[in-house]
Amino acid sequence: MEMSPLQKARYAYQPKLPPVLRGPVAGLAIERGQAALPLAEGDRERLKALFSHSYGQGRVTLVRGKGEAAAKAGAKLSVGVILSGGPAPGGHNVIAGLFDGLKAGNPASVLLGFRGGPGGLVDDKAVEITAELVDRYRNTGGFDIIGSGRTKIETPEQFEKALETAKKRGLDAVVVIGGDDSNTNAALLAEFFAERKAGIAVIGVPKTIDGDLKNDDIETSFGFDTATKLYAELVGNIARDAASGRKYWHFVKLMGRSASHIGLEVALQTRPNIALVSEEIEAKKSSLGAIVDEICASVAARAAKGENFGVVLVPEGLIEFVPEMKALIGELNELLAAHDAEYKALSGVEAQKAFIAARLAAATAGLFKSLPAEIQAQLLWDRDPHGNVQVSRIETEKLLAAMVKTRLGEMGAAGSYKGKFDFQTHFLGYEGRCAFPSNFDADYCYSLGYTAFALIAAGLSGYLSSVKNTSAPADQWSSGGVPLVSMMNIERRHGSDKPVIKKALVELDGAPFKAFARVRGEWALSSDYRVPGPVQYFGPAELCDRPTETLLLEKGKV
Ligand code: FBP
Repeated sequence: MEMSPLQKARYAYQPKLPPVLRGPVAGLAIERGQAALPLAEGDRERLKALFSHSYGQGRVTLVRGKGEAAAKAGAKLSVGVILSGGPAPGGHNVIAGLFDGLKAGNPASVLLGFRGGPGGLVDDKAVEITAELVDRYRNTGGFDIIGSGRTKIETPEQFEKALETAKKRGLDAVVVIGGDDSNTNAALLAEFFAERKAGIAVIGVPKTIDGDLKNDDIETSFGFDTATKLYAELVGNIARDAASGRKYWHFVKLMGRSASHIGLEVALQTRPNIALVSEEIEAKKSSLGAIVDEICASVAARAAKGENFGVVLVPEGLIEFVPEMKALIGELNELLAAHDAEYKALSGVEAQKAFIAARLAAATAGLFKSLPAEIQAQLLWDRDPHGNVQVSRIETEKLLAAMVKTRLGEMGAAGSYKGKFDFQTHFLGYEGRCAFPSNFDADYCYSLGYTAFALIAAGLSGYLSSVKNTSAPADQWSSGGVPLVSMMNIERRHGSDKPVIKKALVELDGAPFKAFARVRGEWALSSDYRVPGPVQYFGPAELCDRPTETLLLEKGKV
């Protein structure tokens, strides 16, 4: 493959590590904290029963010159690595950090990459990650070094096959690079291996552009930094186009399956007229009609100033947070799970729609029938293996733009709106998942991978790699591990109760949302857009290494 000039230049970038990881690996040690119990107190007993081997482990911090030595740091280790779920910028650097840690410990150690996600472990599809292979992927975006997948290791047969592969390959550990669902899987696998006394560790790494795998110990999931910078560049450019052409309202849907972190971060970077936040919509129990009215108020006020253009940011997951839609989707999930075979045997979308509509409660059936045909069909598309609606395929931005147009027509007829309304719709998602990682993600991911090695060397299992103090420069970062079970609660999935890692949604009393809420009234009327421009890889640290506004606000740095 011919390399672009940037790709060549990025190979030479040396990612920054937290100080504790900078010395020889032989000096690595850990300090253990007290038992870290799940925050969901009501679920603790059930989680304890489900994870009898992993429950109650303490957080660990990597240290030097004190603590419990990482006994296997110099041992010859065999480790398997899996990339799971949607790509996120920096995944290749996690593998590079893990590889470099392993080889620094013992050059005879082996890293195997399982192809195509967790399914690669089940079906034993592996490739050795050699120095030559990893070198070709350092600091590049994508997950293509070994590919990714969304297979969930779920059935007893799948667990058995995963164990069989791990034993056959002589693995000491498996590293799962994934989001909340994939790391839930990692926790289950760690427990299963412990139950079987296999002596095989499982370590997770927090990945997802969505930014919703975070808590006090996990400050951000990798990929969020790069993806939001890239979307912000595009939204800034669209906003400037809107202000130049002065004839379109742009409705931009931004990826993020559930949480609105991406939309909020992009709003903080670009100052659109409207940025919808799903979590607020749910808290206020706003109906679709109320959301449309809010947008129309901005359109009408701007039209009164002669500004018939604007930008609306729509979070991808919005539809699941609007109360009436949430009720509908909940019912659909239960129905699709309960009547799977019968439903799938029907020929044609119309027959399927009729089958479902006939089984919905009266109120939800009315709503379902009132939706445009495409949206109805999109709501019925297959759930992903974790039971999630594929929100990226539901064209909420088009639904809203069309509803705004209709409502403005009514307002015009009633005399409360005078203006011209024309719109464009966009969906920004896939553009950002495989971008060259920003310096932040390149450094953070390399550090997470190296930390994963250190956790394995310390003999730990069922932990998520954690790098902290990331709103400061890397020479102040720290490194350690958080027990996966401490992040779990019980949720309803695919029609039954399941232990899952709790998604971190936007907190309405959190600093990023509050900063946005303070100024959005002005943004609704003004055309004072902010144009962040492209991600910078070379140049002064204040341009190239700056973390997201979300992280800076959460840590009180701005
Ligand atoms: P992960 O949670 O796996 O990181 O997924 C992130 C994401 O990009 C979501 O924002 C989006 O809804 C989803 O993946 C789309 O994935 P797919 O193309 O597999 O449906």
